[in-house]
Amino acid sequence: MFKKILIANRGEIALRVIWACRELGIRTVAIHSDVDRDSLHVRFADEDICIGPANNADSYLNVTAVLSAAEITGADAIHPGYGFLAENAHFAEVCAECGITFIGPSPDTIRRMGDKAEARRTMRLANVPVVPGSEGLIENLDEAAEMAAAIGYPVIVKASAGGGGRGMRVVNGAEELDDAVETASSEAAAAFGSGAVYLEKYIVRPRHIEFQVLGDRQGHCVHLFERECSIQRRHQKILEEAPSVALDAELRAEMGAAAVRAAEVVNYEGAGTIEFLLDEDRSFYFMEMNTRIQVEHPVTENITGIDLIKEQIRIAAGEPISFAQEDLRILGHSIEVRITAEDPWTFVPCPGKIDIFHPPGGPGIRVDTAAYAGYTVLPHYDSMIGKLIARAPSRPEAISRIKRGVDLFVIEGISSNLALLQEILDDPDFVNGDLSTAFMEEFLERRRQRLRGEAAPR
Ligand code: MV4
Repeated sequence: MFKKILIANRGEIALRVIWACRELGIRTVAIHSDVDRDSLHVRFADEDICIGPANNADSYLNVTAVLSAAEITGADAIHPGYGFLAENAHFAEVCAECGITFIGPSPDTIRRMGDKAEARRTMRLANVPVVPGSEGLIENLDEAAEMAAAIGYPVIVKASAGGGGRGMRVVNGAEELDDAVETASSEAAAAFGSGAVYLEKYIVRPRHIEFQVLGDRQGHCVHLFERECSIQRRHQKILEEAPSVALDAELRAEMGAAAVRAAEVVNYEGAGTIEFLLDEDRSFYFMEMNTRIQVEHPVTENITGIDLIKEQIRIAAGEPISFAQEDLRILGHSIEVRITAEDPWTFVPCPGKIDIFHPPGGPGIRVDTAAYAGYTVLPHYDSMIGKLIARAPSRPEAISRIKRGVDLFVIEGISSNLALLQEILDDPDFVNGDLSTAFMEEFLERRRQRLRGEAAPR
């Protein structure tokens, strides 16, 4: 087992990794930027080291600086968390060259799944259903027109180097196609350094359902059921839950088996996520694989009793997964909401000093946060300041519990999205589990109309 792990991250996920290391008896090293000295991950790590100025390229994204910190402190492994260098194949490669274990999959797997057209090809070979669409990349506009006609409109143009909603264009008819292909391609070339694009049938009002997977060096892969992540705005998730009300035991088994095949075909090592689109007719399609631990991992921990960060660390140290697929049962229901320092109406980030901070506690409540009273939320980083996670025997009880948690969460000094979260939790579509990726847009439209109604003269 590792003696010392360097955490190449900040915020709540850095703390989460420290919690796991403490329980495993592993020393921790925090890295931080100039402006991050007062962050909790620095306080709770056994050692800390400043790696550069506030801008990410010179600190948390600086491969040389991060590896130098690992060498200076004698860390034998690096946990990348999510974001930053977590899905950077080059970084994973350089770690290996330096004799430091990257806690995650191989550089080759990261690279293959980072190329979305390649990921589709790989999944097709493994008999994992993919959205009907082009075999490979689009070579020219004539070919695109032919393909789109064969698939049937609407179609979606996606950048192969994109992902997470970046570099996409929906095309409703043939007259829009050329323009969509050209703008998607040039945007992708500018943003990702590759203008490669491909075509898929556009699925209308799908659910975003993702399966948590684990793979070990011994070649065993398991899934830990699904998370329902349809409640997003501009590809930022707001609320996640497990399990999904849309799956029965049969569909869950079928999607779970597909997720395990997806992990197996790339010899997956570590924790990963297989994202699916679930159509209204219950067809499901592979969308992307995320080769990292995700923000919403706690809902899976809650319904399985498995500590995913500890599993990641043990797997990276060469140990087998600590349980078998047959050992897993769904233990109740769990819901997570992301707490952000944002204006609840405009979604504009509102960094600043937190004067009062009282997270809720009590039965079935978990709060993963690096915020505290007196902490200044920095403008340099993501506006998510924490996650509130509830667990209960059933979905209705989990909803009551997380509503209670949001109600009793006190954050003063900065704006937060707590009021918005309360409205979502009260929304009839949410309560009924009537979800799709269009939920937030429809919810926000209803909210605007409600507001207009209230403002109107009687
Ligand atoms: C799609 C789609 C519909 N049909 N692909 C958005 C994120 C990226 N991973 C892929 N995305 C989508 N791909 C086809 N063929 C709809 C989306 C999509 C979406 C997916 C999941 C969650 C929220 C979303 C919001 C808008 C669009």
